[in-house]
Amino acid sequence: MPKLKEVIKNGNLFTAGHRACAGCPGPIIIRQALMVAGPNTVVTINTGCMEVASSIDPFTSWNVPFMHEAFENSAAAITGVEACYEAFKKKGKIKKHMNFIAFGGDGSSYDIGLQALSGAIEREHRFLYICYDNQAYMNTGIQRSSATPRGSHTTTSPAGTVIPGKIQKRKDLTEIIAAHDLPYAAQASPGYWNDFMKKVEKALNCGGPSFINVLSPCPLGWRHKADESIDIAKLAVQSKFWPLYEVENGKYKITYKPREEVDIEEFLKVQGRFAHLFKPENRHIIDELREDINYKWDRLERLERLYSD
Ligand SMILES: Cc1ncc(C[n+]2csc(CCOP(=O)(O)OP(=O)(O)O)c2C)c(N)n1
Ligand code: SF4
Ligand SMILES: [Mg+2]
Repeated sequence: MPKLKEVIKNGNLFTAGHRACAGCPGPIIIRQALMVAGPNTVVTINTGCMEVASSIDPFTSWNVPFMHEAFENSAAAITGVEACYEAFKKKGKIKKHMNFIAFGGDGSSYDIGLQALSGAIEREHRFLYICYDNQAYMNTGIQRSSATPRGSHTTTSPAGTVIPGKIQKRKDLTEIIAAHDLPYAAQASPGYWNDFMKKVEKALNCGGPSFINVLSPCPLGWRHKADESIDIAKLAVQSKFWPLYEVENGKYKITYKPREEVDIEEFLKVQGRFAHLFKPENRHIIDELREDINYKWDRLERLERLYSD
Protein backbone atom coordinates (compact mmCIF):
# COMPACT_ATOMS: atom_id res chain seq x y z
CA MET A 1 0.00 0.00 0.00
CA PRO A 2 1.46 3.41 -0.93
CA LYS A 3 2.04 5.57 2.16
CA LEU A 4 -1.26 7.32 2.84
CA LYS A 5 0.50 10.36 4.31
CA GLU A 6 2.35 10.76 1.04
CA VAL A 7 -0.49 10.18 -1.42
CA ILE A 8 -2.83 12.49 0.48
CA LYS A 9 -0.36 15.31 -0.28
CA ASN A 10 -1.35 14.92 -3.95
CA GLY A 11 -4.72 16.38 -2.99
CA ASN A 12 -8.01 15.71 -4.68
CA LEU A 13 -7.34 15.42 -8.40
CA PHE A 14 -10.96 14.49 -9.23
CA THR A 15 -13.14 17.02 -7.50
CA ALA A 16 -16.69 17.04 -6.19
CA GLY A 17 -19.40 18.70 -8.25
CA HIS A 18 -19.49 16.02 -10.93
CA ARG A 19 -22.89 14.71 -12.02
CA ALA A 20 -22.49 11.00 -11.24
CA CYS A 21 -25.48 9.46 -9.40
CA ALA A 22 -25.38 9.36 -5.61
CA GLY A 23 -23.60 6.21 -4.51
CA CYS A 24 -21.69 5.71 -7.78
CA PRO A 25 -18.26 4.19 -7.04
CA GLY A 26 -16.83 5.49 -10.37
CA PRO A 27 -15.63 8.81 -8.93
CA ILE A 28 -14.12 7.00 -5.92
CA ILE A 29 -12.15 4.71 -8.24
CA ILE A 30 -10.85 7.63 -10.30
CA ARG A 31 -10.01 9.74 -7.23
CA GLN A 32 -8.07 6.93 -5.55
CA ALA A 33 -6.15 6.11 -8.74
CA LEU A 34 -5.17 9.75 -9.25
CA MET A 35 -4.22 10.13 -5.60
CA VAL A 36 -1.58 7.45 -6.18
CA ALA A 37 -0.54 8.72 -9.62
CA GLY A 38 -0.24 12.38 -8.57
CA PRO A 39 -0.52 15.61 -10.56
CA ASN A 40 2.06 14.70 -13.24
CA THR A 41 -0.48 12.48 -14.94
CA VAL A 42 -2.27 12.70 -18.27
CA VAL A 43 -5.69 11.06 -18.52
CA THR A 44 -7.78 9.94 -21.46
CA ILE A 45 -11.26 8.52 -21.06
CA ASN A 46 -13.75 6.85 -23.38
CA THR A 47 -17.31 8.08 -23.61
CA GLY A 48 -19.34 6.64 -20.74
CA CYS A 49 -20.81 7.70 -17.41
CA MET A 50 -17.53 8.85 -15.89
CA GLU A 51 -16.75 11.08 -18.84
CA VAL A 52 -20.27 12.44 -19.28
CA ALA A 53 -20.65 13.15 -15.57
CA SER A 54 -17.25 14.80 -15.14
CA SER A 55 -16.87 17.17 -18.05
CA ILE A 56 -20.03 19.10 -18.74
CA ASP A 57 -18.80 22.22 -20.53
CA PRO A 58 -17.68 24.64 -19.08
CA PHE A 59 -17.10 22.57 -15.93
CA THR A 60 -14.64 19.80 -15.19
CA SER A 61 -13.80 17.60 -12.21
CA TRP A 62 -10.33 16.79 -13.54
CA ASN A 63 -7.39 18.52 -11.90
CA VAL A 64 -4.96 16.82 -14.30
CA PRO A 65 -4.64 17.17 -18.10
CA PHE A 66 -7.60 15.26 -19.45
CA MET A 67 -8.87 14.28 -22.89
CA HIS A 68 -12.28 12.90 -23.69
CA GLU A 69 -12.00 10.37 -26.50
CA ALA A 70 -14.64 8.58 -28.56
CA PHE A 71 -16.41 5.51 -27.16
CA GLU A 72 -13.58 3.21 -28.24
CA ASN A 73 -10.19 4.83 -28.42
CA SER A 74 -8.85 6.16 -25.12
CA ALA A 75 -6.21 3.39 -25.12
CA ALA A 76 -5.02 4.43 -28.59
CA ALA A 77 -5.03 8.12 -27.64
CA ILE A 78 -2.99 7.69 -24.45
CA THR A 79 -0.30 5.85 -26.39
CA GLY A 80 0.00 8.86 -28.73
CA VAL A 81 0.48 11.11 -25.71
CA GLU A 82 3.06 8.74 -24.23
CA ALA A 83 4.95 8.50 -27.55
CA CYS A 84 5.02 12.31 -27.78
CA TYR A 85 6.33 12.54 -24.20
CA GLU A 86 9.09 10.02 -24.97
CA ALA A 87 10.11 12.02 -28.05
CA PHE A 88 10.25 15.27 -26.08
CA LYS A 89 12.20 13.56 -23.33
CA LYS A 90 14.75 12.23 -25.82
CA LYS A 91 15.26 15.75 -27.14
CA GLY A 92 15.67 17.07 -23.59
CA LYS A 93 12.54 19.23 -23.88
CA ILE A 94 10.90 17.57 -20.91
CA LYS A 95 12.59 16.15 -17.84
CA LYS A 96 9.95 15.26 -15.26
CA HIS A 97 8.49 11.78 -14.93
CA MET A 98 4.87 11.51 -16.02
CA ASN A 99 2.15 8.89 -15.70
CA PHE A 100 -0.36 8.02 -18.40
CA ILE A 101 -3.77 6.62 -17.50
CA ALA A 102 -6.61 5.65 -19.81
CA PHE A 103 -10.04 5.00 -18.31
CA GLY A 104 -12.96 3.18 -19.90
CA GLY A 105 -16.22 1.55 -18.90
CA ASP A 106 -16.95 -2.10 -19.61
CA GLY A 107 -18.81 -1.31 -22.85
CA SER A 108 -15.80 0.49 -24.25
CA SER A 109 -13.16 -1.84 -22.76
CA TYR A 110 -14.76 -5.27 -23.25
CA ASP A 111 -16.56 -4.50 -26.50
CA ILE A 112 -16.00 -1.59 -28.84
CA GLY A 113 -12.52 -0.50 -27.63
CA LEU A 114 -11.00 -3.95 -27.13
CA GLN A 115 -8.98 -3.71 -30.35
CA ALA A 116 -7.50 -0.33 -29.39
CA LEU A 117 -6.66 -1.63 -25.91
CA SER A 118 -5.12 -4.86 -27.21
CA GLY A 119 -3.03 -2.97 -29.77
CA ALA A 120 -1.78 -0.44 -27.24
CA ILE A 121 -0.63 -3.22 -24.92
CA GLU A 122 1.04 -5.17 -27.73
CA ARG A 123 2.99 -2.05 -28.76
CA GLU A 124 4.34 -1.98 -25.18
CA HIS A 125 3.58 1.64 -24.40
CA ARG A 126 4.02 2.68 -20.77
CA PHE A 127 0.49 3.36 -19.60
CA LEU A 128 -2.13 2.12 -17.17
CA TYR A 129 -5.60 1.23 -18.42
CA ILE A 130 -8.33 1.21 -15.76
CA CYS A 131 -11.67 -0.33 -16.66
CA TYR A 132 -14.48 0.67 -14.29
CA ASP A 133 -16.77 -2.27 -14.84
CA ASN A 134 -20.42 -1.62 -13.99
CA GLN A 135 -21.42 -4.56 -16.19
CA ALA A 136 -23.63 -2.74 -18.71
CA TYR A 137 -23.83 0.32 -20.96
CA MET A 138 -25.20 2.51 -18.18
CA ASN A 139 -24.80 5.95 -19.70
CA THR A 140 -27.07 5.12 -22.63
CA GLY A 141 -29.81 3.32 -20.69
CA ILE A 142 -28.53 0.05 -19.10
CA GLN A 143 -28.00 -2.07 -22.22
CA ARG A 144 -26.23 -5.41 -21.81
CA SER A 145 -22.52 -5.61 -22.62
CA SER A 146 -20.21 -8.61 -22.83
CA ALA A 147 -19.37 -7.88 -19.16
CA THR A 148 -22.99 -8.36 -18.07
CA PRO A 149 -23.31 -11.60 -16.06
CA ARG A 150 -25.63 -14.40 -17.09
CA GLY A 151 -29.13 -13.92 -15.66
CA SER A 152 -28.81 -10.15 -15.26
CA HIS A 153 -31.78 -7.99 -16.23
CA THR A 154 -30.88 -5.12 -18.55
CA THR A 155 -33.00 -3.14 -21.01
CA THR A 156 -31.70 -5.30 -23.89
CA SER A 157 -31.83 -8.56 -21.91
CA PRO A 158 -35.13 -7.97 -20.08
CA ALA A 159 -36.15 -10.66 -17.59
CA GLY A 160 -39.69 -11.83 -18.32
CA THR A 161 -41.58 -14.64 -19.96
CA VAL A 162 -39.27 -14.86 -22.99
CA ILE A 163 -35.82 -14.81 -21.37
CA PRO A 164 -34.64 -14.88 -17.73
CA GLY A 165 -32.27 -11.94 -18.17
CA LYS A 166 -29.03 -12.22 -20.15
CA ILE A 167 -28.61 -15.73 -21.52
CA GLN A 168 -24.86 -15.69 -22.17
CA LYS A 169 -21.94 -15.80 -19.72
CA ARG A 170 -19.84 -12.70 -19.12
CA LYS A 171 -16.53 -12.32 -20.91
CA ASP A 172 -13.44 -12.50 -18.69
CA LEU A 173 -11.52 -9.42 -19.81
CA THR A 174 -8.88 -9.63 -17.08
CA GLU A 175 -7.82 -13.04 -18.39
CA ILE A 176 -7.87 -11.83 -22.01
CA ILE A 177 -5.56 -8.96 -21.06
CA ALA A 178 -3.32 -11.24 -18.97
CA ALA A 179 -2.89 -13.41 -22.09
CA HIS A 180 -1.08 -10.44 -23.69
CA ASP A 181 1.90 -11.28 -21.41
CA LEU A 182 2.08 -7.70 -20.19
CA PRO A 183 4.05 -6.75 -17.05
CA TYR A 184 1.02 -6.19 -14.82
CA ALA A 185 -2.71 -7.00 -14.87
CA ALA A 186 -5.07 -7.10 -11.91
CA GLN A 187 -8.63 -7.14 -10.68
CA ALA A 188 -9.78 -4.79 -7.90
CA SER A 189 -12.85 -3.61 -6.03
CA PRO A 190 -13.72 -0.27 -4.38
CA GLY A 191 -14.68 -2.38 -1.34
CA TYR A 192 -10.95 -2.92 -0.76
CA TRP A 193 -9.43 0.50 -1.44
CA ASN A 194 -6.00 -0.29 -0.01
CA ASP A 195 -5.69 -3.33 -2.29
CA PHE A 196 -6.71 -1.17 -5.26
CA MET A 197 -4.31 1.68 -4.48
CA LYS A 198 -1.45 -0.77 -4.03
CA LYS A 199 -2.26 -2.24 -7.45
CA VAL A 200 -2.29 1.23 -9.03
CA GLU A 201 1.17 1.88 -7.59
CA LYS A 202 2.50 -1.43 -8.89
CA ALA A 203 0.93 -0.86 -12.30
CA LEU A 204 2.40 2.63 -12.68
CA ASN A 205 5.86 1.39 -11.72
CA CYS A 206 5.94 -1.72 -13.90
CA GLY A 207 7.71 0.08 -16.76
CA GLY A 208 5.28 -0.95 -19.50
CA PRO A 209 1.61 -1.46 -20.20
CA SER A 210 -0.63 -2.36 -17.28
CA PHE A 211 -4.31 -3.00 -16.72
CA ILE A 212 -6.66 -2.99 -13.73
CA ASN A 213 -10.27 -4.12 -13.96
CA VAL A 214 -12.29 -2.54 -11.13
CA LEU A 215 -15.83 -3.65 -10.35
CA SER A 216 -18.14 -0.64 -10.05
CA PRO A 217 -21.59 -1.44 -8.58
CA CYS A 218 -24.09 0.92 -10.22
CA PRO A 219 -27.15 1.79 -8.07
CA LEU A 220 -29.19 2.70 -11.15
CA GLY A 221 -28.48 -0.36 -13.27
CA TRP A 222 -27.96 -2.93 -10.51
CA ARG A 223 -31.01 -1.62 -8.68
CA HIS A 224 -29.62 -1.22 -5.20
CA LYS A 225 -29.73 1.66 -2.74
CA ALA A 226 -27.12 4.39 -3.14
CA ASP A 227 -25.55 3.68 0.24
CA GLU A 228 -25.08 -0.04 -0.52
CA SER A 229 -22.54 0.20 -3.37
CA ILE A 230 -19.42 -0.36 -1.28
CA ASP A 231 -21.00 -3.21 0.72
CA ILE A 232 -21.97 -4.86 -2.58
CA ALA A 233 -18.43 -4.31 -3.88
CA LYS A 234 -17.26 -6.23 -0.79
CA LEU A 235 -19.86 -8.98 -1.20
CA ALA A 236 -18.72 -9.48 -4.79
CA VAL A 237 -15.24 -10.30 -3.50
CA GLN A 238 -16.34 -12.32 -0.47
CA SER A 239 -18.64 -14.51 -2.60
CA LYS A 240 -15.76 -15.01 -5.10
CA PHE A 241 -17.87 -13.48 -7.85
CA TRP A 242 -15.07 -10.93 -8.32
CA PRO A 243 -11.75 -12.35 -7.08
CA LEU A 244 -9.03 -9.87 -6.18
CA TYR A 245 -5.87 -11.02 -7.91
CA GLU A 246 -2.90 -9.86 -9.91
CA VAL A 247 -0.73 -11.27 -12.66
CA GLU A 248 2.76 -9.82 -12.35
CA ASN A 249 5.11 -10.83 -15.17
CA GLY A 250 2.99 -13.93 -15.66
CA LYS A 251 2.82 -14.87 -11.96
CA TYR A 252 -0.67 -15.20 -10.50
CA LYS A 253 -1.41 -14.07 -6.96
CA ILE A 254 -4.78 -13.90 -5.22
CA THR A 255 -4.47 -10.73 -3.14
CA TYR A 256 -7.45 -11.38 -0.85
CA LYS A 257 -8.83 -14.71 0.26
CA PRO A 258 -12.25 -14.61 1.96
CA ARG A 259 -12.02 -16.12 5.47
CA GLU A 260 -15.62 -17.36 5.51
CA GLU A 261 -17.80 -18.94 2.84
CA VAL A 262 -20.26 -16.38 1.48
CA ASP A 263 -22.69 -17.92 -0.99
CA ILE A 264 -23.33 -16.15 -4.29
CA GLU A 265 -26.99 -15.71 -3.24
CA GLU A 266 -25.85 -13.13 -0.67
CA PHE A 267 -24.43 -11.03 -3.51
CA LEU A 268 -27.37 -11.58 -5.88
CA LYS A 269 -30.25 -11.00 -3.48
CA VAL A 270 -29.36 -7.37 -2.71
CA GLN A 271 -29.62 -6.35 -6.37
CA GLY A 272 -32.87 -5.81 -8.28
CA ARG A 273 -31.23 -6.90 -11.56
CA PHE A 274 -31.17 -10.47 -10.23
CA ALA A 275 -34.52 -10.49 -8.36
CA HIS A 276 -36.19 -12.80 -10.93
CA LEU A 277 -33.51 -15.47 -10.39
CA PHE A 278 -35.10 -16.33 -7.03
CA LYS A 279 -38.28 -17.60 -8.74
CA PRO A 280 -38.32 -21.43 -8.72
CA GLU A 281 -38.16 -21.68 -12.54
CA ASN A 282 -34.99 -19.53 -12.67
CA ARG A 283 -33.08 -20.95 -9.70
CA HIS A 284 -31.00 -23.15 -12.00
CA ILE A 285 -29.26 -19.98 -13.20
CA ILE A 286 -28.04 -19.30 -9.66
CA ASP A 287 -26.65 -22.86 -9.57
CA GLU A 288 -24.91 -22.28 -12.91
CA LEU A 289 -23.42 -19.00 -11.68
CA ARG A 290 -22.18 -20.78 -8.53
CA GLU A 291 -20.61 -23.51 -10.65
CA ASP A 292 -18.83 -20.97 -12.87
CA ILE A 293 -17.55 -19.06 -9.84
CA ASN A 294 -16.19 -22.20 -8.16
CA TYR A 295 -14.54 -23.33 -11.38
CA LYS A 296 -12.84 -19.97 -11.88
CA TRP A 297 -11.72 -19.72 -8.25
CA ASP A 298 -10.29 -23.23 -8.36
CA ARG A 299 -8.43 -22.33 -11.57
CA LEU A 300 -7.03 -19.17 -9.97
CA GLU A 301 -5.81 -21.13 -6.92
CA ARG A 302 -4.11 -23.67 -9.21
CA LEU A 303 -2.41 -20.90 -11.17
CA GLU A 304 -1.29 -19.26 -7.92
CA ARG A 305 0.12 -22.58 -6.62
CA LEU A 306 2.00 -23.03 -9.88
CA TYR A 307 4.03 -19.92 -9.08
CA SER A 308 4.31 -20.14 -5.29
CA ASP A 309 7.81 -20.65 -3.91
C1 LIG B 1 -19.33 4.42 -31.85
C2 LIG B 1 -20.30 4.76 -30.78
N1 LIG B 1 -21.33 3.93 -30.53
C3 LIG B 1 -22.21 4.20 -29.55
C4 LIG B 1 -22.08 5.33 -28.81
C5 LIG B 1 -23.08 5.63 -27.74
N2 LIG B 1 -22.53 5.36 -26.42
C6 LIG B 1 -21.89 6.29 -25.70
S1 LIG B 1 -21.44 5.79 -24.19
C7 LIG B 1 -22.15 4.28 -24.46
C8 LIG B 1 -22.18 3.23 -23.40
C9 LIG B 1 -20.99 3.24 -22.51
O1 LIG B 1 -20.95 2.07 -21.76
P1 LIG B 1 -19.73 1.77 -20.82
O2 LIG B 1 -18.47 1.85 -21.59
O3 LIG B 1 -19.99 0.50 -20.13
O4 LIG B 1 -19.73 2.98 -19.81
P2 LIG B 1 -20.86 3.39 -18.74
O5 LIG B 1 -21.82 4.26 -19.44
O6 LIG B 1 -21.49 2.13 -18.25
O7 LIG B 1 -20.12 4.12 -17.68
C10 LIG B 1 -22.69 4.20 -25.74
C11 LIG B 1 -23.40 3.02 -26.31
C12 LIG B 1 -20.98 6.19 -29.09
N3 LIG B 1 -20.75 7.30 -28.36
N4 LIG B 1 -20.11 5.87 -30.06
S1 SF4 C 1 -25.71 5.25 -14.03
FE1 SF4 C 1 -24.48 3.98 -12.67
S2 SF4 C 1 -22.36 4.15 -13.40
FE2 SF4 C 1 -23.56 5.83 -14.31
S3 SF4 C 1 -23.23 7.57 -12.92
FE3 SF4 C 1 -25.13 6.54 -12.29
S4 SF4 C 1 -24.46 5.05 -10.71
FE4 SF4 C 1 -22.62 5.71 -11.84
MG1 LIG D 1 -20.61 0.18 -18.21
